[in-house]
Amino acid sequence: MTRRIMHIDLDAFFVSVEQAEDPALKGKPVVVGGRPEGRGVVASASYEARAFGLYAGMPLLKASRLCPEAIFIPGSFAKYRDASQKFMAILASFSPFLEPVSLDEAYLDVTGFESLYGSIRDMALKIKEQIKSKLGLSASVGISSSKVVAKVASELSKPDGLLQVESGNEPSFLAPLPIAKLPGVGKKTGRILKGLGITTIGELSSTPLSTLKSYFGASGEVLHRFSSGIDDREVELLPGAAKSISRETTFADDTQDRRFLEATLRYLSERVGSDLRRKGRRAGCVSLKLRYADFTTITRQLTLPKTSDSDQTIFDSGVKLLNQALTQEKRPVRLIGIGVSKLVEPGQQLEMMDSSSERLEKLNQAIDHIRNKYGFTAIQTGRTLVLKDIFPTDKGDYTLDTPSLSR
Ligand code: TTP
Ligand code: MG
Repeated sequence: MTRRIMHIDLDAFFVSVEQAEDPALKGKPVVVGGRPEGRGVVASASYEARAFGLYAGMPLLKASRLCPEAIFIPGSFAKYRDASQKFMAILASFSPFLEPVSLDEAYLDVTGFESLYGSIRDMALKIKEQIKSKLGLSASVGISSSKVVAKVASELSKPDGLLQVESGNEPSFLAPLPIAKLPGVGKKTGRILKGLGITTIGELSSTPLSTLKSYFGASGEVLHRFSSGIDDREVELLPGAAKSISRETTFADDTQDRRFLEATLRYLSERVGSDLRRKGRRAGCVSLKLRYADFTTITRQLTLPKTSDSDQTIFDSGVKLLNQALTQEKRPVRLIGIGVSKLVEPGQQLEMMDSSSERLEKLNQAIDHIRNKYGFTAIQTGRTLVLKDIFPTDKGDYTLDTPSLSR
């Protein structure tokens, strides 16, 4: 059975939340991101501001020059998170097959829901209506047989759009669009493709797979499939049914370099942490896996004093276990892995959140969001807490200063 996947993305999200709260801002060029004289960049621009050439990521100074009458708002992450939760709750009331992707974006698997709503299109209209009436926000919706095409469709329909790509029409829908519209084609990939004379998604799909693989490795295959509208990825439900989450990596060369091992562990911990938070769970146990050069494999576990979903806690526990394991060890390491288990939903265990753990949680959520938008490597953390310099606090909330985050 052909699937029906919906991609829903709120229009000018941060700005629209501000406009819903203060109707005097409606219909005006509004920018969330900070003071125009600040060093920040635009996080979100109203469509009126976009008409002046403003876009997310543009330095505020430049934005204020292009559009002197724009209203600049510093923004409040807590407010957007609250709106985001309400948005997700509306979606969840339409289909339990919901995958939040970022604060203002989600996939819904609505296969077979025609019978409930008349048609999938009617269902999408109802969703849009509810978002408007309950939150005062407008959403754009793409509908197709796969995630990738649904996402392209919602993007193309903005603002306040609804675009359905019928089953079978995916390749012809994508073909004329510029490659930059395809998820997975970032600036760098786009530049290489243009160098190869590939400017449309159609041209990309007719490029031999071998050529794409030689330039982009494994992601060449994904590009090839996506460009033809082929995407088998499931809508991943939250919270996940997973009982444990882990990441591991085998080194090209066996190693005894502790700094390198720790750096790898940090990276893997962040991946586990991000997955954990995406699934809305906290972990009670952290485990480390090591495989030595001679293929002997050990795992060591640590029970946490209280459940956590922070990268830092996972990493710290991993380092502790690593130090214990390697004190007397002479064999080089071939593989390292870190995992979490004893997963609980928050609230299953009552805990007083002290301000530092609350702070960490907010930071982690913000990081996840940016990573969802820009890819995992968009933020490289030396230590998570260093990020407090990136997110200056303002009365317990975080002042948005997206530049340093996204660059
Ligand atoms: P987007 O959905 O990319 O942007 P948007 O909702 O403002 O506008 P659109 O109508 O095109 O969807 O991102 C959602 C929110 O994420 C956005 O309102 C602010 C935040 N964000 C940043 O903080 N920095 C950025 O560079 C981008 C792109 C988004
Ligand atoms: Mg949006």
